Amino acid sequence: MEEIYVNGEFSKSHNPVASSNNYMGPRSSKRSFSSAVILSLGLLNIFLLVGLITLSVYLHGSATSVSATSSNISSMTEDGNHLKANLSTIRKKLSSMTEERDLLHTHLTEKTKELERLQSLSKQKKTCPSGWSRLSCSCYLLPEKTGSWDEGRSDCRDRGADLVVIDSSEEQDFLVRFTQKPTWIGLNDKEEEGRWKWVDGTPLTLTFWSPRQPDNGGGDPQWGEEDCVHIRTDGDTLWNDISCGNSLPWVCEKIP
Ligand code: MBG
Ligand code: CA
Repeated sequence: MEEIYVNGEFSKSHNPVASSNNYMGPRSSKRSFSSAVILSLGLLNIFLLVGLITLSVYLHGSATSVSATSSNISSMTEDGNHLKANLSTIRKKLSSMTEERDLLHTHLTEKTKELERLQSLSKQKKTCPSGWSRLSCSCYLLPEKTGSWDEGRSDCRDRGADLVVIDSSEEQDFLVRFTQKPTWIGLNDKEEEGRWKWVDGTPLTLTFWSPRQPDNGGGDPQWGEEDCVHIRTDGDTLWNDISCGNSLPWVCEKIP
């Protein structure tokens, strides 16, 4: 033990353990340094590679997302165009429906006024004088007399009425039942041959002429000039023109 301690210096220099752990020569330290650098560079490379891979994955993801976004934008633009076209169609429809609504509103206003007029008329509850018959808004009388067309008209006017003016099929049918023989009605062409006029001044539109009538006597002198009209002939219930001087009964009409 002592010997070893005494020759400590010598022992140090020749001790293999001390030589490898505590003493490093220039060549060995250079090698360690190189290894460290290589290791560092290797690690750096790995880090860079990992970084590159991460970046490229990220970029790829971004590119995909940009492409998806751009396709979304283009599909949204298409949708927008469709919506614009739809909107324009809807606007056109709306405008035509508005026109229609205004028209209907005008009609409704007219009808409402007419209804109010009729309601006010019906409220008045005007009845026909005794002896007169009613159809719709008019009263009718068949006096038990006969005379010329002018005499008949004059009699009606004396009663606050006039010779009847026929302006509907209902009225014609009613008069057919009301009169049982040829009877004067308020139609003539005294002013101008062939231009038939009702006593209230209205022109003739709805007609119920008998076949081959009016014929103004057909040129036969026995009939003479035929300017006045009667309802019912011997053959049917329709109209015929005869000479105004003939003697017939007449129908008066008035609105109460
Ligand atoms: C009569 C008419 C008369 C005249 C005549 C002509 C048989 O009817 O009453 O007005 O039209 O026909 O033939
Ligand atoms: Ca005739």
